[in-house]
Amino acid sequence: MEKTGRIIKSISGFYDVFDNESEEIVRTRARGNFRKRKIKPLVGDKVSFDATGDLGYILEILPRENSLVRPPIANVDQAIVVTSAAEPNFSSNLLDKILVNIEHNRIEPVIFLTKADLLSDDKYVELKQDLLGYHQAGYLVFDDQDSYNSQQLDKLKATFADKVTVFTGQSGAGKSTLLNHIDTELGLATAAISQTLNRGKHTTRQVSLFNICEGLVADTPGFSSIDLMEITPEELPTLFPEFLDYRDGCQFRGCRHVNEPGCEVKKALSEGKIMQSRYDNYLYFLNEINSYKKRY
Ligand SMILES: Nc1nc2c(ncn2[C@@H]2O[C@H](COP(=O)(O)OP(=O)(O)OP(=O)(O)O)[C@@H](O)[C@H]2O)c(=O)[nH]1
Ligand SMILES: [Mg+2]
Ligand SMILES: [Zn+2]
Repeated sequence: MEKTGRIIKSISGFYDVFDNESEEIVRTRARGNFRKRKIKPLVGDKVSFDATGDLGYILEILPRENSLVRPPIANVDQAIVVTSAAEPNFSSNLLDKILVNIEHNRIEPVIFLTKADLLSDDKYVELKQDLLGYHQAGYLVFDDQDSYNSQQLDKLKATFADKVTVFTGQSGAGKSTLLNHIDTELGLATAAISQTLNRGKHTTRQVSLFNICEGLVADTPGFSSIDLMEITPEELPTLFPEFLDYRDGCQFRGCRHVNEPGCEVKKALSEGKIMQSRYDNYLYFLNEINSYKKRY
């Protein structure tokens, strides 16, 4: 009998599917012809499946709204970018790279700061000022020094209803810790970062979806770096939402905001309306993307 559901977990070739009708979790495998067609089911995929035997079979993956490579997940509405103030150190370059990838997939990004309790008050004030720039660029930002205070958590939880939300960010940033504070019954594994490398230990190994506050929320494995392979030089400037406010004023259509005369984005930059660090990262990413093109 053909049923429909959503993959909520993938464990070495098996897929746990939430059955829409019975609301039970059914363990399935993918049919062999997926491999032949080079299709890999992802957590978040909506599927049709057959569950007549002991083990179900995924028959078809329904069309995806979007899909991320890192972390591997499909059909995401919102991404909580968990960003540590320290251990690992804050990096505007990494944050902007993650945001660009999320914007590329038409997913709503949210910035959530962790570990600000490890900063001196002066350093915290400085970082908060930077994050205000992100707020002014249109992002929802959570930046309390005590990350897990109940007021801030309640506000975050209120964004989950009727959405698929993915927690993403660097390994060791605190994604699983944040989820454990949101739902104290999850009991997700967490681990201190490696002090010698100032890097996370890749504690979370699987993408898993949980039912939290009327929505689906995913914990995911963190990463140490990501690339911009899916993004073209033409698309990149459209992935910085604050640039969009000015680009219509640029003298040239398709202005890349680099050296062109009459560039309204650069004018906004010089007037302090666009963050210098975001613009610098934009140029840096443009270079990186152009260097991929040369290589292939
Ligand atoms: N001081 C402090 N430590 C925190 C905070 N948030 C998380 N940590 C610690 O940071 C370490 C890493 O947290 P995890 O939740 O395992 O990080 P993660 O992002 O899930 O890492 P991966 O699963 O490897 O991607 C743990 O030792 C946490 O206790 C915070 O706000 N302040
Ligand atoms: Mg984790
Ligand atoms: Zn321009």
